[in-house]
Amino acid sequence: MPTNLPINADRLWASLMEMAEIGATEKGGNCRLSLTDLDKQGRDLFVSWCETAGCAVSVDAAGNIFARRPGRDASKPAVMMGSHLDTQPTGGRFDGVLGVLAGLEAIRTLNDHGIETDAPVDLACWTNEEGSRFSPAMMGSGVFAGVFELDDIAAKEDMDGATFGDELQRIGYAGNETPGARDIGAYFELHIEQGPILEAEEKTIGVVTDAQGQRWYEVTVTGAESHAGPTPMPRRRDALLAASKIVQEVNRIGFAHAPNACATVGHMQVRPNSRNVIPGEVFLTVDLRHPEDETLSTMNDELKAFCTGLAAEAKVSVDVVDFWYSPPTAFNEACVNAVRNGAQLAGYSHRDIVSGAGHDAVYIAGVAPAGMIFIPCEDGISHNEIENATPEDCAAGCQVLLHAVLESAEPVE
Ligand code: HGY
Ligand code: MN
Ligand code: MN
Repeated sequence: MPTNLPINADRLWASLMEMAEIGATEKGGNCRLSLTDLDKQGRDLFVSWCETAGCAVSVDAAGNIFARRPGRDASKPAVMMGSHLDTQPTGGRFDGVLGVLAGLEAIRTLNDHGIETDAPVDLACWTNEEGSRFSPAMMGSGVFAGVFELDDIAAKEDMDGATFGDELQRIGYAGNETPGARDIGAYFELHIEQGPILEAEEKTIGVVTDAQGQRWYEVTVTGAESHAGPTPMPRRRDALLAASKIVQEVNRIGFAHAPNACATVGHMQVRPNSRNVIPGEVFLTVDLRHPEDETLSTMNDELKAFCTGLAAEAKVSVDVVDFWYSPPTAFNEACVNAVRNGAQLAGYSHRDIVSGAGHDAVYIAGVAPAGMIFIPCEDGISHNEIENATPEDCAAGCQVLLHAVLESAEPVE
């Protein structure tokens, strides 16, 4: 294998910064919500770069984009790299984008050095990883991996009632490749850690062994709207007061299962949301996470038991809907070793790590051997416009990605 084939760090950084101009926000982040015009602009730029790099580009019916660099043996399953270009509303310049554009840099580097691989090399851009505009998350990779049915996903609506399927058609990315029809021999995803561990331990590379499990819920609390003036306190059925107790309980559950549990209420709608009306209804989301499935189940049971008790005590109804479940996922041992070997070959400090965030690799791990590579991000901050990573760490992650791919794609001597 060609050892230490140097990627072009400046070219990678320039591509990251050019992509970051699409949907740039005032505080230096990005907002390219999935299937918006800005998402289309990012996709179009990515496709043009892939075609310039000599790749054949195709799109599947879920809008997943695939760029193929041919190998000597077209019949072999491809070694695939990938991630996502869609962002959170107040997202950063690296979440997802790094994995997509580092994959492009790896392909550009193979081209520069005239390296032929035995297996084809694919680069994927998965649709709607974030699950912000359309929920749940990881929709494109989920359809590809058979976790979600395309028709179900196509009917999902955003807050304004637009459907995933209509928006995918509107931006011109409803492709004709059948999702999941593409064979993958091994999948590697580079991503920022989105947490504080690598930076705190001054490690350059995270060798991701697992991704923690997630359970998402949609909760509707129904009380009774009434006038904020004449309604005596004891007579009230205040949905927001009850919802605030659920927020407290979610936080308690997170701390009760420390140090690895995470528990978040990230979205709330108060109705009628008028300052002099006691709220009659509140919609809120709950996001529970833990690396062990059994503990995640316990957290689930505690949440539901609390909501049942609250309904009686607060004279409200509490409807808890199980919205999404992504089990804890162990990555493929050979892929994890290829990542570790890649870090050692390049001489980077590294440590094994469990992913706190969900990633497309979690679903792809269900249909192909998969592994992930992490690099640090400043103060562990992500899903925030100030999200930041250094050019040096981005280059290091890209170098390890290339090494891991070459270990799996068997370059032709
Ligand atoms: O929520 C997650 O873990 C991912 O960022 N979609
Ligand atoms: Mn991501
Ligand atoms: Mn994200």
